[in-house]
Amino acid sequence: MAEKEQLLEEMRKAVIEFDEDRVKELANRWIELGYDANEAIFEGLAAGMEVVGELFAKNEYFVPEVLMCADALYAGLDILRPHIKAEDRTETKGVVVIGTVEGDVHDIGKNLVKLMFEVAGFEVHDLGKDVPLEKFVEEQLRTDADLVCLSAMMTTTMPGMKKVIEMLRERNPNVKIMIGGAPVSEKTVEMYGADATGKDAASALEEAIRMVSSLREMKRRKEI
Ligand code: B12
Repeated sequence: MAEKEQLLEEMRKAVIEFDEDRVKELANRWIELGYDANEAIFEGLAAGMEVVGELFAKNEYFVPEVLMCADALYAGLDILRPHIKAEDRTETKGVVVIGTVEGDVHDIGKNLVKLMFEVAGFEVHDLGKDVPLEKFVEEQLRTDADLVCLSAMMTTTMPGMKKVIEMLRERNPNVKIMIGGAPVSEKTVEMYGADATGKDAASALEEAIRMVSSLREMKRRKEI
């Protein structure tokens, strides 16, 4: 196996085995070798977390193990994040408000989406996790954000997104709204009246760029 693939494999394994020191060691080695930090985050750390999800679903892992895996992932992220190649930031691509909805503390996926947005040159206002629903509306109005991104990982917290969407549409019909997280599908987008979803951080970014460009185009036409 090539060294790069082997490092990725070991990184996944170290996240799964919640071996924080090993994750740090591997992340440092990855950087020393000059590989792309982005690849290690998504194909190493996040891919390991996917397996953790499967173990959790099979009752082989419980909350304490999963939390330790998350700590290992974040330890790697701290090392890799400063090495991500940022795009030219002379002009912001757009302003985004992001957060995980009320009642939900899952924030790993949301943080990865945020990271992609920041790297691509968006101005991101992160409200964190377990965010009171009205807070999304307040922050959108305060920052005049182009896009609001809502994350939910549980079927029980997902309906909160619908409430936020209704409140946002009432106050600002032009704002774009993207929803995401494991239980969210295209059908949810339709049912809740959102504008889009993305199955992972890369597709979230692609959609965001598309939506913000069309929003800006619409605003320009109105000004002419
Ligand atoms: C890690 C984890 C935890 C950790 C969270 C740590 C943290 N800081 O986030 C801890 C241990 C705290 C936890 C707690 C609980 N959890 Co939990 N958890 C998970 C687990 C294993 C992995 C989630 C994860 O981080 N995945 C890795 C990331 C990279 O992927 P992701 O989150 O899906 O994000 C990607 C996409 O979804 C997308 N995305 C995410 N957000 C957004 C937003 C936008 C706008 C867009 C476009 C895209 C997008 O892009 C991301 C990056 O690629 C999942 C299992 C799973 N298969 O999802 C269960 C899971 C979500 N948890 C679950 C449950 C039930 C719980 C608990 C109730 C358990 C308990 N008995 O206490 C509590 C709830 C606490 C609460 N109130 O929120 C269930 C939910 C079931 C359901 N259908 O509702 C799941 C599905 C496990 C299961 N199979 O039962 N959990």
